Amino acid sequence: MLADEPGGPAAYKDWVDQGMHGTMGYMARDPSVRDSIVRWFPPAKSAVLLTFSYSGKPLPPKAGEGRIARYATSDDYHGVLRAKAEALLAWLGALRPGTQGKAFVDSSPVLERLYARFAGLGWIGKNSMLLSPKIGSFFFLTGLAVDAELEPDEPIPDHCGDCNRCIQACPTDAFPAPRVLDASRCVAYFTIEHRGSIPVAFREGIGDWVFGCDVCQEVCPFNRFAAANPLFVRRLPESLPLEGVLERAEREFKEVFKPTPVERARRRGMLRNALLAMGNSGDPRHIPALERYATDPDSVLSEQARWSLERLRRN
Ligand code: B12
Ligand code: SF4
Ligand code: SF4
Repeated sequence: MLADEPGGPAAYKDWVDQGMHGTMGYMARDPSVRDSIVRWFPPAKSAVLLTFSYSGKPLPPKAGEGRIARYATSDDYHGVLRAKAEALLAWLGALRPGTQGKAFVDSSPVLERLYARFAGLGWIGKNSMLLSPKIGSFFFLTGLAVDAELEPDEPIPDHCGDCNRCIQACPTDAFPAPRVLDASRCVAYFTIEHRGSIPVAFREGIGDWVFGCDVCQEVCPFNRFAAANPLFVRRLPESLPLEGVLERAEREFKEVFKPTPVERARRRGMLRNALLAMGNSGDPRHIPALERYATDPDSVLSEQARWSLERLRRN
């Protein structure tokens, strides 16, 4: 039943076969575990999905600063959400002694948005986000696979209608079709997951993003209703001066970025991203920092710095 569901395992396989996962090798590994949650947790009879908002209304970007996707501005969410899902499992165990379950938070091969759609938590927007009419899409998903037969909720209808704002706003044209994201073109993929040099064709589109990207959510009318959540302790502002990003990555990566999801890009990734955004900034004050990196022994950083210098000097 699941196999040919829109956005289900067959859609996932097409996505991988077309190379849309880019260099995220783990997304192509053992595709059969994505066929059904039962492969991941054999006793599973039901999935329970939870949403946790992490951000309120979008703010306008600050000129000349490097932007950080808002999900990454707080302490890493994985542990917080796992604890919530496990608390729910303990509660279910108290109601139904002997209940077995397993929590998933982002990093498992469970297609979380697919199960959340089945659970009636939202519809898949044309930007491929799970979108709720009540809280928009700035939320995390987590959940449980359990061995209990629970009464299913009804999926809710798609409310995108004729709107295409997200597809039109994407700076790197990453949507080959509505609800299909070619991750190998996505700013979030380049700045978070991709190691090494960023292909030249995408550098200008990355603009001022130094970690992740929220453009296709910021333009979504349903995010007018997004709500902040005190559960997540704020660590970083949504944007930082670019020289500050570079300095923090150089000297304080562990202290400043390690407690947050930004850690995923690693120090080298953040240096590369800051150098790239400097090139896009149009601000000649970044020239000395770029000159310093233009001869760096790390060829990814030196090449990026030279590209950015050339772009600034061309302006
Ligand atoms: C790999 C990954 C990425 C990759 C690839 C994203 C992608 N679209 O696949 C990259 C690095 C680019 C990425 C970026 C982001 N991610 Co991410 N990511 C994941 C991860 C780990 C796996 C996703 C996956 O399996 N992709 C494979 C593709 C095929 O699956 P999918 O996109 O989920 O595809 C669904 C749709 O395409 C849909 N679909 C396709 N065709 C059709 C047709 C119809 C009719 C319908 C109804 C549906 C439909 O169904 C598919 C399966 O459910 C999940 C966590 C998880 N385990 O699920 C988080 C997750 C999807 N990411 C999340 C977040 C927050 C983000 C970012 C917002 C972060 C940021 N600000 O930079 C961006 C958003 C980009 C975007 N527009 O989607 C959240 C999304 C929450 C939500 N509200 O939807 C998740 C669920 C993590 C979490 N636990 O909270 N991510
Ligand atoms: S996150 Fe940014 S680059 Fe990725 S699909 Fe959305 S708008 Fe495009
Ligand atoms: S911007 Fe429009 S098309 Fe895109 S997800 Fe939101 S409502 Fe749907």
